[in-house]
Amino acid sequence: MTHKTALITGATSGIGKATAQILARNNYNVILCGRRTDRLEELEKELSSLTKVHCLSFDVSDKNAVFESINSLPESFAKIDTLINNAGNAHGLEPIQEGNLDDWENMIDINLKGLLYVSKAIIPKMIAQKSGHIINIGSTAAKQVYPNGNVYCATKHAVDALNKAMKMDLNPYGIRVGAIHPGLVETEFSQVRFKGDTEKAANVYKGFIPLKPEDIADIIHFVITRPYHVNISDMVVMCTAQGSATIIQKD
Ligand code: NDP
Ligand code: 8X3
Repeated sequence: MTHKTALITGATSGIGKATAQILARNNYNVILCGRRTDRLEELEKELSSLTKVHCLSFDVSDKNAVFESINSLPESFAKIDTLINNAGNAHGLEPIQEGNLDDWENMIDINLKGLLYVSKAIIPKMIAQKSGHIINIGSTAAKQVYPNGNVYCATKHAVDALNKAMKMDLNPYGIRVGAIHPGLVETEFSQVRFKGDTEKAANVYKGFIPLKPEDIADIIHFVITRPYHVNISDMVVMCTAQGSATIIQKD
């Protein structure tokens, strides 16, 4: 069976890591991206008995590092069939008047500009090879603004807009584009949002069954393995207990 190659940003944790694991088990070569090299190496060790693995350690918000890393890919990984734009996080949860400027800049630089840099480094290669599939990981925060979510929601609304824009602009080239918008998934997301406050982070997922990163990874795998004429362009996925960004049935 011919292997396709998927580049996954944010593969060191959560949704990205689970996606790398399912794709490695299902005939994809994987390019694992993230800043934490120890975690990249550990995952490479785990997956290399299943498939071909290449690690790229770079910060998506560092424009030069993004282009240098992606352009440094060896010949055997140079043809990227699938790009999973997943790297991102929320930093803080405060009303706008109390927001922290560094948090705002981080979210804009990573969730928005980082996604653009990685896409810009890869899209011309997809156009040249006349094929490709881009999955943008949005959020329910891309569809609905919630109290104190201000800048995080704005970055994810921007991802939603960019997903639609990419779908239109890349349509003449036969490149598939789609977004998956998860609701609450138990990952390191809340630990990052609350700056390592593990109790506060754990509380987010207490009293109901949240999504697991594997649930989203499974859906990503489903979306990218549809026949070529099928493009799933927009999908919102919440756990059953979640009725909207702000409505959750808790015990
Ligand atoms: P995690 O915190 O578990 O994973 C985030 C990943 O993003 C890590 O691999 C991290 O790698 C990477 N990342 C963060 N900042 C950077 C950066 N500057 N440069 C490169 N990589 C970076 O969270 P999730 O798995 O939950 O998040 C993945 C995506 O899913 C995000 O876009 C998030 O917004 C979205 N999402 C999450 C939801 C949830 O409830 N968990 C719900 C909806 C959407 P490293 O630190 O090694 O660089
Ligand atoms: C992550 C889910 O509800 O914290 O995007 O915004 S939420």
